[in-house]
Amino acid sequence: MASKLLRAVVLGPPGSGKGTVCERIARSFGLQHLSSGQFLRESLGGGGEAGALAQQYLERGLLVPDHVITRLMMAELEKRREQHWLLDGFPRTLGQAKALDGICQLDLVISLNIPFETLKDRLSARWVHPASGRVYNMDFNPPHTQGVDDLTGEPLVQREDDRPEAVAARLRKYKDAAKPVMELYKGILHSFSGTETNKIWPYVYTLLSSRIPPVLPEEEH
Ligand code: G5P
Ligand code: MG
Repeated sequence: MASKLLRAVVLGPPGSGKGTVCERIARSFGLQHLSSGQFLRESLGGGGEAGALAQQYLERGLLVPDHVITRLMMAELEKRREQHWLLDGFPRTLGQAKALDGICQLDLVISLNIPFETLKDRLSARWVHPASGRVYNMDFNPPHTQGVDDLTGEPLVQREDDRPEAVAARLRKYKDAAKPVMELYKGILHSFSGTETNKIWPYVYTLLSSRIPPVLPEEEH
């Protein structure tokens, strides 16, 4: 019989390190990292109606309507039925969580609990490579050459929604929406608090190791 497929979710406010932690987990445990925000950002450039609509929400730091994001994520999950996966940024509302519950049983939910001031500082220092979704931070993981992506040499940009007004809106919205989601998952929820991803990481690694064999040791993330 095939071994059971891991179904995991990482929750946390904007800037809490979901992308950073998911990237490390994906590499260390050989699973698929699926970021709802990255899927949305990729859809923006397509010139389609859905992309144009999503842009209006993203720019302002507002949540995209449940039915839009749920349809998008269900389609992506359908393509990965035979793989271990880890969701980053989805579900974010109770409606989304219920839709996800309808198609699978989650094994594990990780919640990153990071102080508000730390989040604001991180987002103002974040630079991204739009095509790949690679994320840098001028203090934490700067690119080799300032302003350019390490792998492609292409320019880095700041996300529209990392402007201070949008950040404040995103942080406010997160709390209201996340509370009932955490409540729903309380039996499988593991919370990690702190101001540094590198300090949280060993605990996350240990937790994951108890569910799925690593393909890389903890230090090689
Ligand atoms: P996203 O893309 O899901 P957010 O707002 O949830 O966006 P974000 O901003 O991508 O989350 P993150 O992934 O939690 O943050 O954090 P990260 O990028 O890994 O780390 C943040 C920065 O801190 C980086 O520069 C990183 O290098 C740095 N960093 C990490 N650790 C440390 C550390 O220890 N020290 C320091 N100094 N720095 C560190 O969603 C975007 C939008 O899409 C829509 C919404 O409009 C949303 O606003 N959307 C949805 N709408 C409805 N429902 C959904 N499910 C949606 N999903 C997305
Ligand atoms: Mg992210």
